[in-house]
Amino acid sequence: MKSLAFPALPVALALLCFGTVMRADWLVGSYATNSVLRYSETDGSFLGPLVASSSGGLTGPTAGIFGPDGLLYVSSAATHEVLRYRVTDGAFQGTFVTAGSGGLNGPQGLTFGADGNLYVSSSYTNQILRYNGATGALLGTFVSAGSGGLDYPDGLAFGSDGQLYVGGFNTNSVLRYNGTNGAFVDTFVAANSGGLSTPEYLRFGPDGHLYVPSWSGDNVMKFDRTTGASLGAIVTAGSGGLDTAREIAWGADGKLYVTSFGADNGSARDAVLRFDATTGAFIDPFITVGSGGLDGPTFLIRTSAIPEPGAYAVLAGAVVLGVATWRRRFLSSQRGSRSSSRLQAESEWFNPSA
Ligand SMILES: [Ca+2]
Ligand SMILES: [Ca+2]
Repeated sequence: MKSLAFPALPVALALLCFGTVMRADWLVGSYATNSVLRYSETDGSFLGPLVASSSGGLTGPTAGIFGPDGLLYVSSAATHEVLRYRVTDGAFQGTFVTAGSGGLNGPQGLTFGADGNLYVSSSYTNQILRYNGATGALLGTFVSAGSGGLDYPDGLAFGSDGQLYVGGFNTNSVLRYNGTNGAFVDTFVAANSGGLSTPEYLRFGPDGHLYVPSWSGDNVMKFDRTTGASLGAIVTAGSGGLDTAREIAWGADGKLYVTSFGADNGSARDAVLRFDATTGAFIDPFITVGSGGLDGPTFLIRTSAIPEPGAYAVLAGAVVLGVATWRRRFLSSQRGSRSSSRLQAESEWFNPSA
């Protein structure tokens, strides 16, 4: 007798792929151990290293972002390179921007532009350099040395206005550049506005405003998306033991996560702290001090941000295969006037419009 059970293999494949797509871990750059560590998004527990110590020559990971290809791009500050890794298993995928290409010295912030190219802050040369987003080949200097007073550029981000926003670590300000040609536009956040000191990675929040973690301020500042005026510290100095705020990210729970790099060996050094995104109230040390060997957390990124078209394609393929197989069996069973409620339920689950 022919079984009408839904084909197990395609279903299992589909669920497996769906799990891969939906799974979200936190990836954290661990500066002092030259690695990238993985933590559960659910409870912050350590899941193991993603990028093993010094893999591909990684020395001093500063920024980490996902590329259009789904790979993890990490700036290796001490070797003046940008390296690439596969997110599924951390395998090294090659040097993307070669050592010192275009004069790159002490890469900090990374971002891909709407043009698909990679923009990198070269902190020691006070420039923003641009590289081909597909090959890593140098396209040239985008923001010239010291333009608009740029001094030790760190974080950088494109705004909804298409302009490039750059944090000047040594000027305690945020500068704005033409997103197309790199020409200086204006000082968006004035020096020391609201008490801003040594800005780290810039992020535009869900509310559109600009959030800036501060190295020496041990806080996270917020600035009006349009005027650049200070909206105060969303996370106040030292809240929850925060010491040397480096990177921020919003979790699936809507909370604000902040890496506490710990340059001054504060109580929450080498941790990732969680705050209420609206009030800034401290919630908990989500990734606890030194968990998994974390030492000098820099960047923080959720894996769910990875585009995984390949996985979706496999998922879709598995579902199609499953439905086709089931349909064949169902039609053959219908010819024998057979039906069952379980069959009906599975059919509806996979094809609600049927
Ligand atoms: Ca501090
Ligand atoms: Ca440390």
